[in-house]
Amino acid sequence: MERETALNLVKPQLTEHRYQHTLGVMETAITLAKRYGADEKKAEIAAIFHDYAKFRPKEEMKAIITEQNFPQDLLDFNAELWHAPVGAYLVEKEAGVTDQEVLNAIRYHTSGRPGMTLLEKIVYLADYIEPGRHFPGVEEVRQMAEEDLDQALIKAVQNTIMFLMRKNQQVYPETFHTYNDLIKIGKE
Ligand code: DGI
Ligand code: FE
Ligand code: FE
Repeated sequence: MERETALNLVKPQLTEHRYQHTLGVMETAITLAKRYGADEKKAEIAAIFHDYAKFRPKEEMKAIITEQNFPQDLLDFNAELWHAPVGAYLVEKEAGVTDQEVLNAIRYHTSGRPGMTLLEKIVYLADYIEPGRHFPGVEEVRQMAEEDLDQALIKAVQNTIMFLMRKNQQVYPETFHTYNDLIKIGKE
């Protein structure tokens, strides 16, 4: 799919702020794909569509999670998690994207998962470090992302878990599983 076609499908789904974030994720994902030898075109399309479902009504997302038999424990955790798997589903259904690698990069962009592919790592990290992000620690992860994708990803997941814990929020188990899987790299 052409970049313009994809952007035109995504734009009406998002606020202006979220659209600008999406453009940042797109540019960052392409840069990371070049740096780490991933498919640039897949990185571009996954990044463009990663937050496609961000503004869907909660009831619609809940119905899709139930009907499509997505992991039902999602419903016990923060609704912010839902737009990732629901996005993968809707991007296939409504935008006609069929590439499973791209759809998985969308599906796992919020929680990650054990055994993440290169493309999944790139979209997760690009979402975290795109130029529009301004939170404590983001600059450190940006620097790390230039040198070592896995170390940057570990830092991003750690920061996310610590951020949630500091706010007394629940942490979705898959986020911990992602962390545990990444942290064992090089320790076996
Ligand atoms: O959609 P974005 O804002 O661009 O970023 P995102 O999809 O990475 O994260 C969306 C939100 O989900 C963010 O506010 C943090 C939250 N989140 C990420 N991991 C977890 C989580 N919330 C809970 N409860 N548990 C998690 O493991
Ligand atoms: Fe998101
Ligand atoms: Fe995002």
